[in-house]
Amino acid sequence: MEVEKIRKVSFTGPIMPDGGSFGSPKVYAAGIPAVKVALEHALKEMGLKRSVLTLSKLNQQEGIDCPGCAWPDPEKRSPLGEFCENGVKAIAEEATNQRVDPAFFEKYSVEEMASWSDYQIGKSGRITHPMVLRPGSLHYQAISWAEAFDLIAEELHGLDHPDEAVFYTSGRSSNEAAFLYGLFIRAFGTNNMPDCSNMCHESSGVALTETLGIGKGSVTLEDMYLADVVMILGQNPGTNHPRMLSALEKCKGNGGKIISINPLKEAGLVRFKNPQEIIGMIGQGTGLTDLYLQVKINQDVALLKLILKKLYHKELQESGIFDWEFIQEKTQGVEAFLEDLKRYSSEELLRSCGLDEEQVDEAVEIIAAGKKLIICWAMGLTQHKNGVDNIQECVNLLLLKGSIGKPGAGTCPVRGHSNVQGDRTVGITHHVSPRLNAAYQRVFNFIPPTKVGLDVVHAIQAMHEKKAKIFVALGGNFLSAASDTHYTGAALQNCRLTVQISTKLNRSHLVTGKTALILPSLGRTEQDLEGGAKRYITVENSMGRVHRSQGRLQPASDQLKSEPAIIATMAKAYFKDTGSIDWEALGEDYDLIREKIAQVFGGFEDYSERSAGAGFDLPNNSREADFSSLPGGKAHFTRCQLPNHQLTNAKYLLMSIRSHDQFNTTIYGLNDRYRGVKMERRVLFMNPQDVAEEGLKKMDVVDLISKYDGQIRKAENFLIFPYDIPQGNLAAYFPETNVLVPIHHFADKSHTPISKSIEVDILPKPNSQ
Ligand SMILES: Nc1nc2c(c(=O)[nH]1)N[C@H]1C(S)=C(S)[C@@H](COP(=O)(O)OP(=O)(O)OC[C@H]3O[C@@H](n4cnc5c(=O)[nH]c(N)nc54)[C@H](O)[C@@H]3O)O[C@H]1N2
Ligand SMILES: Nc1nc2c(c(=O)[nH]1)N[C@H]1C(S)=C(S)[C@@H](COP(=O)(O)OP(=O)(O)OC[C@H]3O[C@@H](n4cnc5c(=O)[nH]c(N)nc54)[C@H](O)[C@@H]3O)O[C@H]1N2
Ligand SMILES: [Mo]
Repeated sequence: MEVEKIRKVSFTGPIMPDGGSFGSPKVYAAGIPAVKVALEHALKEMGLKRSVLTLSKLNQQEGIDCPGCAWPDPEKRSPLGEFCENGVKAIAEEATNQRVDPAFFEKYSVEEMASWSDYQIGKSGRITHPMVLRPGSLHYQAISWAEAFDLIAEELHGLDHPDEAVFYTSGRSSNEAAFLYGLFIRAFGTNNMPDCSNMCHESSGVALTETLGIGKGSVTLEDMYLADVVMILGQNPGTNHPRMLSALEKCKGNGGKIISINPLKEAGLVRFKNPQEIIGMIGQGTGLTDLYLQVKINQDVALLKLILKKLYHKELQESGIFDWEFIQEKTQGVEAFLEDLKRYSSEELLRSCGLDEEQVDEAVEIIAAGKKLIICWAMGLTQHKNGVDNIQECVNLLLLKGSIGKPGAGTCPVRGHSNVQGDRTVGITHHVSPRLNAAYQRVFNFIPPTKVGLDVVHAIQAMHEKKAKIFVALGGNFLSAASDTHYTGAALQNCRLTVQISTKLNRSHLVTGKTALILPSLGRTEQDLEGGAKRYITVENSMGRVHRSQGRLQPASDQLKSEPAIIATMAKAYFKDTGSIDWEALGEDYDLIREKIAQVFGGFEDYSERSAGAGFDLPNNSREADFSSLPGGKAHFTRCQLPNHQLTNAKYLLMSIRSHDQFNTTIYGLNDRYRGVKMERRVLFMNPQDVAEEGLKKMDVVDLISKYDGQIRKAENFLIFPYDIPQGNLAAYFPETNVLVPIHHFADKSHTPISKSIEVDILPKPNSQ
């Protein structure tokens, strides 16, 4: 038997520092530097003409929905452009003039490309042709679309069971693409639909569904302006949702107070110079945060419990702080919840969260005085073992304050990918809902599978154990985004076939199954033409509003297909003429897809028409304070557990975070401007006292070691940056630190990897002391 050559592809790329330097962190976000950097990125990647063509339409009504993040657009769009520095980088990255064509793949083997950094791989450009990597081969070759689809169909038919295939979704796809994909996967016969939200806001979805009956936030953008108090936990909006700063600025202008809870003092939360207003650019900017609580990593529950205890104490003395009318009418479980608070000693809680009592008292005063409270959060709460509890403790506070379902108040999980919420709404989920299955059966006349599918961590395990053999990805960069890079890499290499529907080259194209396909798709910025007519797609933002997005640019190549067309043709190749679904028609006519979405899911009546202009809001029971669908018919208080970090295995707790110059695994540049990092990604943010106690100094080189389940994992060559971070805590960037995250450790209930609380030790390199 022929022994197949194993490709020697690096799962991580180079592991040496980039040679950068560390200066002082910035004290404000945006302003003139943001505009300058944005323009530099735009001009470098797209040139002047394409820059003007895209940026003038970005986030305008019926223009291009920014693929940067899911923050909603205001009713009145700014004449200076409704976008931010990082939105421009996202656009420039997609609309780049660089091309990865068949000649490029002929020149570079997968082994060579895998030896490059993620930055270099990403900057190679847009993929122009469908490509195949045959078994044993080191070079991708061009393949026709028809052949590619036949190959996929043949491999899928060759499986013993549909559950041997896994279909991943990243959150950039449109509602139309996601719906077709979910339809095809169910018709094919599996619920193996891991998606990026498993690694992201899944903890929010679980926490909110259990307590409030909907896995989405309740606030609208207008609510943000009206709040008395906004609490922001575990989120860095200056980098990841910059347009949120404009909303916070408005809230401040109306007299609102902001409390930020974060181990790092992020510049964007401190002060903001609004680049959409002349005065913002040249003036002092707006101080945003009134109270900054530098909580220790993953001690948010301890801090919230302490705040809750103190508020309760105050309520007993003064009353009027809790909204008893709301509590009585709309909630259940308050007695047990308040009783449970008594179990915790205030001293212990204070020690755990690592703050001064005066600061906590100040928070209590602000929250007590406010009637309308909004709590915003992102990955700093979700990516922990107790991620669900983190969020449910926030819900408890909101319920006590009667702050759900009224103007200026509510839950605000700030979503990441621009359509991650929409993908979920229209059917991308590994969970099984009998009601949804019945709707599919009614509309499409087939019986969807009833077995719960694999989420991200369990899909990786299944591939590792060779129980899953085919991996298809609608966007994303699974290898670099998922935990335990080496385990995940081996899992992908165990597959018979891996298929990536992508816009740009990334590491998941290089660490592949025996056969690999790249199917290049149109991006958001590009014209989507069918029979000469322009098509638009639709997306749902972080606050549940659905609206159109239409690209303007000439596509990167005439070979590209739209995501819905790719999925429909794949489905057609698999089903041929069997089954009851007219895939060809669906792939051509997005209005037809939207009609079908409206037949399967509630809230999408007259979908196409209503998606015009500012779009329409999906139903949201939490926004209406209607909790009748929950067991007991009321919102639930929950008793949340404190995190258990004995740190028996290690000395430090590490959070993996994003720099200002990346979008997840896409590295835009090597700077992290607000934090003072220049041209370096292997940075270890560490408390100065810890640095001194370890006998280390700035720029010393260390390795990071995690030990879980008897296995040692190592991330090498990080440069020490003494930084304002609590003692015992560390921060470093993802994806470089993903090699440390153990595959079998994830959040209870939501299965989100513990990317923000990795127990590690540091190992100085011999020459650094
Ligand atoms: N430019 C840009 N925009 C993006 C992205 C991007 O990579 N680049 N990614 C998109 C995606 S998919 C997502 S999900 C979002 C992510 O948006 P964020 O969640 O803001 O991203 P992270 O960098 O992971 O930052 C988490 C923040 O949580 C803090 N933190 C970490 N651990 C804890 C903790 O235990 N407690 C508290 N209170 N804070 C903690 C960190 O210090 C950091 O400020 O952004 C989206 N937008
Ligand atoms: N350690 C650690 N790990 C993390 C996180 C963390 O904070 N720490 N964050 C997690 C989070 S929140 C998330 S959401 C995941 C992200 O996980 P993913 O969504 O899988 O990763 P991305 O880096 O966003 O994917 C980028 C790739 O998507 C493709 N792409 C871009 N636009 C399009 C498009 O329009 N269509 C198609 N078909 N493809 C496109 C491009 O090829 C690009 O290379 O990572 C998770 N991993
Ligand atoms: Mo995310």
